Amino acid sequence: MSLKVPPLGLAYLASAARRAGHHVKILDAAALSLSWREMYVEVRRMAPHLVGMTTLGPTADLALRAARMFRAHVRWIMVGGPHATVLGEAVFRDMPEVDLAMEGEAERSLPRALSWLETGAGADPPPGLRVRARPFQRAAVIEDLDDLDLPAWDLLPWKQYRYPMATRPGFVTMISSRGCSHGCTFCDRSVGGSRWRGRAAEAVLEEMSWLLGLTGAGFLCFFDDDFLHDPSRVAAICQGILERGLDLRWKCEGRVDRVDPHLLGLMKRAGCSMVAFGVESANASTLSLLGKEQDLGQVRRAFDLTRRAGIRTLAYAILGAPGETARDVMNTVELCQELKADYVQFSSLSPMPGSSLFIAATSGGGTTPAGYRCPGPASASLVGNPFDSDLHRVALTDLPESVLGTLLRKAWVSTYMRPGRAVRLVGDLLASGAWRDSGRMVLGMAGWLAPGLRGRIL
Ligand code: B12
Ligand code: SF4
Repeated sequence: MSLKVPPLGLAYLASAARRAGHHVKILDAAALSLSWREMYVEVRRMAPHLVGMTTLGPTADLALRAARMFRAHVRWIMVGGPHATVLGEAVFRDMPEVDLAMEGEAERSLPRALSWLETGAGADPPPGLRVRARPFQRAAVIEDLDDLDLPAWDLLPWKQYRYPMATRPGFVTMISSRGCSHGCTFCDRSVGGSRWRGRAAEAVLEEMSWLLGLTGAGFLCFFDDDFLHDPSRVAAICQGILERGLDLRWKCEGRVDRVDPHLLGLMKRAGCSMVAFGVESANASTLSLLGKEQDLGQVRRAFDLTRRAGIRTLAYAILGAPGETARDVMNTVELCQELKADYVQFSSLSPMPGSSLFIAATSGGGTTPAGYRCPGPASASLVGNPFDSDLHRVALTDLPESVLGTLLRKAWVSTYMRPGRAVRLVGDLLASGAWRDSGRMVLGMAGWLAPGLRGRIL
């Protein structure tokens, strides 16, 4: 089950490159449900001078496969995104087919890199661009987010995008802030950085109006790491939505220590239909390992206040972190039930390259830079997650692989096989216009119940 969600980073880059006079296309093969063969044919047809791809840790193998496929036909292959940023020079060792890697946010540095290529690539590469065995200089973080051109939605197949929990047809996304000042040890902030940078409420409202006018979408997801960081800015955005009469429902992500009943009430009036919170774990030692800096009292309060405001909740939970027993895992599953979260997303703990947990885990245990102890010897195993088993993801756990796999399945089944949640999920899928996804979801759920069937129907 893969989410068809717009690649906003690429859309921002396309705008920047286009403004600099380049001819740009975005091929969102996932949204268009292209096979590898179809993607290959399409890229051959486009015959670009340069192919650029986003890389995330768990999907880096897919980017490598694509690079191999395009190698003989394209002059320049470039990667960017979190994984390329974290790897540094090692990107050329892990992905020998790649010529160029851009590190960090690239709206400013990509146009410079393109003109460097056009002018013969003789001088040292410009900041942000990594070229094999050439000097590298980091690019500055982008301070003036409001000065960036809006993402090139006209190059995206926006009618194809779907979000299962959207309650209306037509789905779009926005980033109204970048960076996060918190220090969760499992989180990679190598691109956005550890300083929160918010766009002005007025600029956010302008983009919303433009986007809704362009696409007619009914549902918007803010993919900011910490949307609730500045409550006065959130309030100004909500007031603006009401004053402009923008007719939409929206979802954002926030921390449990940022909720406020008045703000939640205003958000509800302005169309907020869901807030996602990182609950992560019911176990104090795991919360400490994860560097989450929140307690269960804050978690319970946030879910209670959000529900009272009439806004749905989504809980993110991590199961089987190092040191956890099966009983500890079930504590977290039970906490999510107790919170009456409308939706829950369970994951195992991945030591994501770029996170301090990864650094601690790969150096054989020890203390993470944030000061949290990573207990060893945690085993790293490939644990299938019923929801995204297509990803190559290593789980950091002391539980045997099969036990954690079973617990994850149990968590998903016990959460979603309750009549209320299953009906809500299918209802939301239908309301979002994702008829085909609804069918797949129902079959997928049947597959969870009968593990033997899964491979055949998902
Ligand atoms: C929205 C989001 C999603 C969405 C949609 C992703 C999409 N299609 O863009 C969904 C929910 C589907 C998702 C899924 C996953 N995500 Co996600 N996601 C995000 C999130 C919150 C925002 C992404 C975003 O739009 N950022 C804003 C744009 C402007 O920044 P950007 O995408 O990084 O792009 C900039 C630069 O990276 C660079 N760049 C990016 N691509 C390229 C390409 C080229 C050629 C160049 C030159 C530059 C370049 O320039 C861009 C503009 O400045 C980020 C966290 C974050 N704050 O970025 C996590 C994040 C990217 N996700 C992450 C992960 C791990 C995942 C999953 C693997 C989770 C999982 N299930 O295990 C899946 C993978 C799904 C898949 N199959 O691809 C990690 C990646 C960490 C890592 N080291 O790889 C992040 C960083 C979260 C975190 N803090 O740990 N994700
Ligand atoms: S998990 Fe969320 S709160 Fe924690 S550092 Fe990452 S973005 Fe910030």
